[in-house]
Amino acid sequence: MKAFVSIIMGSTSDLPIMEEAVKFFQEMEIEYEVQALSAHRTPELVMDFAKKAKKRGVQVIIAGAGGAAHLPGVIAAFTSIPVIGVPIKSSNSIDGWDSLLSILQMPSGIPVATVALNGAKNAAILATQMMAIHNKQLYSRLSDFKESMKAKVIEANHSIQKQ
Ligand code: RP5
Repeated sequence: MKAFVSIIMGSTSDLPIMEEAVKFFQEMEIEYEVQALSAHRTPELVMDFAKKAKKRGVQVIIAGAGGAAHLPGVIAAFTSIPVIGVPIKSSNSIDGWDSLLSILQMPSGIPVATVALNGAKNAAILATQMMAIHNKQLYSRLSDFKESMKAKVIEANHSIQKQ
């Protein structure tokens, strides 16, 4: 069975934020799918997705939502696949705090690993780290990614010193 990661968002209006995760998986050459499913507008579809995810080969789920962001928690309630939540500062957000706290403050027993507000890229990096636990090739790609970040910072540091 093909192993892949799912990127789920509460609305297509979340796509500009969640696209950062898409880009990272493309860079890492990781198979992914993208879906807009809403915990309140399409609750049956969310339940169906979460219940079937394991059998379909999903290894990690990234779920982004804004406002009263119950999507990641609802998905986590229906599966034991790790869920990484991305709080989104959406058009209906009270500065993002509503979304952040809804995802972060999951009651004991149903965890959602929560990244920073609009932190879709970090969610993708964390998902890749999870998938790399038993995948040496992926682990080495992640190491290269971190090395390239380091090189960029060192270069930027040199260039400000020349000014
Ligand atoms: C949430 O409400 C979505 O995740 C989105 O961030 C926000 C606004 O959704 P739309 O009204 O733009 O569809 O459920």
